[in-house]
Amino acid sequence: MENREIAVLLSETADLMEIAGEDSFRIRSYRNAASTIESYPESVSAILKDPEKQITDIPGIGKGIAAVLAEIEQRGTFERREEMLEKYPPTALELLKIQGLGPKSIRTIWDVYRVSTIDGLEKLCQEHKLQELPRMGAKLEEKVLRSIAGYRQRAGRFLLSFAQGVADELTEYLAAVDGVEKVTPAGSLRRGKETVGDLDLLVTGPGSEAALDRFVKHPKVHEVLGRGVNKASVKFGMEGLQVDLRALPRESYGAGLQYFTGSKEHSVALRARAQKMGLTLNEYALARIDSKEPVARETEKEIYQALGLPWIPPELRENQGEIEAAEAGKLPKLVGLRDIRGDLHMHTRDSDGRATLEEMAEAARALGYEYVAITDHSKALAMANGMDEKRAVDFAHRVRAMDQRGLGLRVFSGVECDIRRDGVMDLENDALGELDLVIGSVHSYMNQESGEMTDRLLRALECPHLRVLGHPTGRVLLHRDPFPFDFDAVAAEAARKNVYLEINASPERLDLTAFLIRAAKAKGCKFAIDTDAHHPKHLANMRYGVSMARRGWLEASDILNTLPAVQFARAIHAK
Ligand code: DGT
Ligand code: CA
Ligand code: CA
Ligand code: ZN
Repeated sequence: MENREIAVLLSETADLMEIAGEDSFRIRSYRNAASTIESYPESVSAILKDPEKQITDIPGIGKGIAAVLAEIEQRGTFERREEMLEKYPPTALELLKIQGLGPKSIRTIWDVYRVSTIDGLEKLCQEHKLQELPRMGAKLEEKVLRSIAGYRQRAGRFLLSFAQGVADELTEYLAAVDGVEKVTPAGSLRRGKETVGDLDLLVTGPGSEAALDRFVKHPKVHEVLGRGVNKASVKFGMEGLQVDLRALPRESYGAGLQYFTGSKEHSVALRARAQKMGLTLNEYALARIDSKEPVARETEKEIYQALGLPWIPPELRENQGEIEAAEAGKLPKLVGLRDIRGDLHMHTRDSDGRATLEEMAEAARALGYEYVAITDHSKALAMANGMDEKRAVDFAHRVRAMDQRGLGLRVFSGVECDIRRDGVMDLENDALGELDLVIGSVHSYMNQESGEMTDRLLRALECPHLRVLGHPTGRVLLHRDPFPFDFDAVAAEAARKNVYLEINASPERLDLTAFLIRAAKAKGCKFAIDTDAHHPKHLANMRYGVSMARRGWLEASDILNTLPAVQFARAIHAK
C-alpha cells in the first residue's frame, strides 16, 4: 500500500472517532501519524517488510500506531476502523465537509434521525427537522443548506496541483510510446485554473493509436469510460479523476490545442471574430467559410495571427477582455516563474514547519533564489507553537547571524503574525520592528460579519511594521469559502499603506483569485507571491502562485519578489 493510502485510512478513522466523541488524545495520535506518513520519503510498507528496519524509528510513530500499521500491511484495514465503520457509515465522513456542522452535530443527527448522507441532511433542513435538535436553530438550517449547495458545486473538482501530478505522470508514460511526437495537457489545467474538473491530454504522431491503447491499460486506470478511434476517457487513480486523451493529426495540432484549451467562453468569442472575417474555426482548422480552404492550423500562433491577433497566453483565455487587449496591442507581459527571485513566506521547526532554518534556506538556494524570508507563526497559534515577543526577537538575531555566515543567498527574518479578532497584531511593535518582514494573517474567528472583518483588516493595516497581508481571503479550496469582507476597501487601503497583498501559492489556498488580483491591481496594489512552505519540497509550489498571478494579468513589476536582492531589501525596510 502507498503511504498516501495508509494516511487516508488513519485520518478517516480519526474523523469517525471524532464523530463518536472519543478520546482526543487517541484521535490526535492517528492524525499526527497520518500526516507524518503522508510526507515520509520512504515507503512505510517497505519498511514494515524489511526485517532490518524498525517502523518505530520514524519520528512520531509509537508502539500503538506501529501495531496498527502492521495490521494494515497484513489485511488492508484495522480493527479500530472496522469498529468505527460499524457505528457510522462512511458517508458520515462526507458530512464533515459541510461547513457549519461539527462532529458532535453529525453524531446527534445520526443518533436521532439515523441520517448520514448529504441528501438526507438536506431533507432534514428543508423539513425544518434540524432545528428541533438541541443547540441547532433555523439559522443553522439556512447555513447548512448554503454549504450543501457550495459543496455540490465543488464536488468532483480537483486541486490544480493534483491534476498537474497526474498530467506529469501520464505525459511521461505516453511520451515513451514509439512514434508519439508530442503529449500536451490542455483544458483548465493549461489555463492554470485553481481547480480542475477533468484532465484533457492531447497526443500527436504516428504512434497516437498505440498511445491510446497504452493509455487505457495504465495500471492506475480503473475504469474505461469510452474508447473511440481518436479519443479515450478513463477514471484515473483512487481519487477517480477523469482523463480525456485525444489524438490529433500533426497538421492540425495547433487548432486542436486551441480548441481543447478553451475556455469555452474564449473560443466562442474567437469564433465570432473569425466569422466576421469570413472564416470558421473548429478543432481541425481556421478555414474560409466559402471555399473551406484552411488558413491556419499547425500552430496556435498561426491561428491567432490569421485572426489579426498576437498569441494569447492560455491563462488569459477566459473572455475577460483578453481579445480586446490583444487587438489593441495591450496584452500584459505576464510574470513567469523565472522572474521570481525569492520566497517570502515559510515555516520551520521554530513553529509548525518540518525542517530547520538552515534546511529551508538551503532548499531555497538550490532553487536558484537570491533571497528568502523565513516567517514562523506568532503566539496566538499556540497549536503551531507560535513565537512570543522574546522568541521572535531571538529568532531575528539567529537569522541575522545565519545570514552573516553566508549561505549563498540573503536570508531575511520574518514572522507570520496573527491578526487578532479585533485587528490588533499578535506581537508588540518593538518585537515586530526587529524583523525584516512582517506578514499579517487571519487564522481565527473567520465567521465574523463582513463589516467586522473589514474593520479588523483595516485596523491591521495601521500597524506600521506590516508589509504583507497573508492569504487575504482565508479560503481553502474545496473546503472553506473565503470569509466575507469589503475587498475593495481593504485593497485600496493596502495600496495607500504600501502593504503588499499575498498571492499564497499553497495549492490548497491559491489565495487571491484572478478576479481579486485584477480588482486589487486596479486599486493600485502590489503583490508578493509566497509558498507558505512547511517543508522544503513545498517551495516548488511557487509555480502555482505564478499561474494565479498570470491569470490575474500581472507583470513582473507588480510583484515584490521579482526585485533583485538589494532593491528588495530597500523595499521592505522602507515604507
Ligand atoms: P474543467 O474540466 O471543468 O476544469 O474545464 P475545461 O475548460 O477543461 O472544460 P472541458 O474539459 O469540458 O473541455 C476542455 C476544453 O474543450 C474546453 O475548455 C473547451 C473545449 N470544449 C469542450 N466542449 C466544448 C464545446 O461544447 N464547445 C466549445 N467551443 N469548446 C468546447
Ligand atoms: Ca477539463
Ligand atoms: Ca474534458
Ligand atoms: Zn497562515
